[in-house]
Amino acid sequence: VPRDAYKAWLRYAPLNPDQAEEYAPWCGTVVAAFSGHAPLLATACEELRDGIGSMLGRRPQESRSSDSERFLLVGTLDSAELKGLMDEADMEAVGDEGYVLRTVEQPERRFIAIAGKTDKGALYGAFHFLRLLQTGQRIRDLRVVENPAGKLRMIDHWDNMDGSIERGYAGRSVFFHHGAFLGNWNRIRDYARMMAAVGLNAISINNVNVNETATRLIAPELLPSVAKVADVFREYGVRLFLSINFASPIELGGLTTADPLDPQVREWWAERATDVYRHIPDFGGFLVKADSEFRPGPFTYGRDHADGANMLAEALQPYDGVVIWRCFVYDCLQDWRDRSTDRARAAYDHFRPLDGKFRENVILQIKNGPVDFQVREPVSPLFGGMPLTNQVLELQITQEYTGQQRHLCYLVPQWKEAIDFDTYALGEGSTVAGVATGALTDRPLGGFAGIANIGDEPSWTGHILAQANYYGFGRLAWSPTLTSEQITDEWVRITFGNDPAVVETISRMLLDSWHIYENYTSPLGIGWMVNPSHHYGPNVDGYEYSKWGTYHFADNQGIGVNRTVSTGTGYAGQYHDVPAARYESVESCPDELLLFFHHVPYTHVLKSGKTVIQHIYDSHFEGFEQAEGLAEAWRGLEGKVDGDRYASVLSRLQQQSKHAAEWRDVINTYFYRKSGISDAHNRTIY
Ligand code: GCW
Repeated sequence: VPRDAYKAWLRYAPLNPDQAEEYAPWCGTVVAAFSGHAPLLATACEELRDGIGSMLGRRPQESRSSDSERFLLVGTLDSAELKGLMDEADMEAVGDEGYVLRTVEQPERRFIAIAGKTDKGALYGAFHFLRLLQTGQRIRDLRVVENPAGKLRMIDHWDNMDGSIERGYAGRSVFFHHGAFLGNWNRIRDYARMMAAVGLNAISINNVNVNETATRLIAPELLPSVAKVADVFREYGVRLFLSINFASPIELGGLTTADPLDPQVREWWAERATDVYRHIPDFGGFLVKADSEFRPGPFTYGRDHADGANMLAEALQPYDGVVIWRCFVYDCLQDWRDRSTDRARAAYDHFRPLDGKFRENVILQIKNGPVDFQVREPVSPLFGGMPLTNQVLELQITQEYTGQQRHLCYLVPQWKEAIDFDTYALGEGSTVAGVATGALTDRPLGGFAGIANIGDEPSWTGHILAQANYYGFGRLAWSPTLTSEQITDEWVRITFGNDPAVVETISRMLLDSWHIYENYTSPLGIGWMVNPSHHYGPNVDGYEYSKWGTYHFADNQGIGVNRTVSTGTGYAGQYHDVPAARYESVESCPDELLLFFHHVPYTHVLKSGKTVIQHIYDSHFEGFEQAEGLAEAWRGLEGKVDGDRYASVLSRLQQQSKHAAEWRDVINTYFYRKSGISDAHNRTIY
């Protein structure tokens, strides 16, 4: 695998001579300006010198004074050099992690100021500046003020200590193997750089399903190793979290209970917290999956989620730590014969009544949809349903249900839909972005969490184009108002250069890929239809008669789940008035979510004018052709993308179109046989 794939968005390829000529005069010297303790400023300078050196072929000098005519001034706003240079308005606009980029012209000298309120802000500013060079932007008249929208911009790893990764499709863990730490510090440092470069500031390194060995990560014998990992991430402004096992007091502490209201249990957690902070003074906190998919939790003791979360929050409070408590709670031992239980309702039913009961340092982490990262789901009604509670939007970067990094499925457009969704919590304009960042409801904490898609493969993500999902997640967490197109354009330029044909082709491929994947997989928002357990490949009834609560209810007449208030499970009523009414009625429910909310006959006519059955046939034939089109488009780049990366992506795209044919035929055949209705265009259905 090519070095270029390993370097991802830190590739810093040499720029073309025109660009180099424009940038070079500014980039001969990097001057650091700070007062007091500013360790991340060294990182910022180092990144600038490396990145610029690689792009311009000449590494800038480092200096503490500025005698050259033009230079880069990197520092904190309170430094002697930068103080007084900025407008008061700019100064006030910059928050703790924010920064200013400013081209300053003075009679005897000109420079570009990269100035953070803190050294961390300066580091983000340095990466912003590098991105401008990577994507060929003007730097002569910069006037940028940036602050992250999400306070918490976090990556969750589902890495197990044996080195395997739950739902990982890019090799083994970069952190663990054989029940211990792998100790590949260089790789972890490279990873931390990648995170900081897209503005991410938190990481949880172990799976939320915490098994025996990982339970011990908070025990004295493993904490020194955890601390070493934290040290590396700290250099890049990333705070470390751990997933914990709610039953730790029993499994680790030898107590007879893990009851959150038991004084001994509380004391045990308080001691653990003290110990963790002794090793890692800036430890982020605990991430918790409790009472979910057989994980232990407060329910065992007749307590609720607030009792559980608050107990941990109290233990972390003295150290400024937070508890991130996941809302992925539902009955995973359902009887498929029972139609009154609706998994989609579960999170809201469990958590909504607890609004206002969580401590200030608890954040609820909510998956974008009410079920589980399907190719298409409505937004979880918990967003906007708990105005008194801190919330984090959880997105799945790893492609569990979206092709497992063998298929190209660029998820930024999907995430954008979730982020822009109007919950109507406080009337029109109450977007999920507003809720998750805390801006809408004035919450102190909030942000975005993404499930990592990286592993120890040399390309990090297996499918090289899947790097765009990680990159895009980081960019959105920083700035949810960026458009899919902006993020895509950036990533393609950074990764493959500025040749217009390359930028256009790859951008189109990425931007179309989610709809293409949706076309040849499960239709109209119904989801699932995958092989159980590993979740790859078509299997329409794979989950139909199982305990997991994920049914499509297809018979010879029709398909879909009736989630209306009037005659169904009532799920549609969990939304605020406007979206609730939209989903409640068959007429106003958008086509792409029709089967999520309604059970309809195959002959039901969609807004598109097609019947449901004809839509299924058409989208599957079309989806396959579009998948072939992706490979075709990529072939057009032969010679324009370096040989190794070209070949690696091509082989994935070829696999994808083959597998899309499998999806097409399995789905079409299933519905043709069930419904007995022929394809209007008489194409081959088996
Ligand atoms: O999507 C499902 C996955 C599980 C995962 C779970 C969760 C970590 O199939 O593998 O467990 O969600 O989010 O907790």
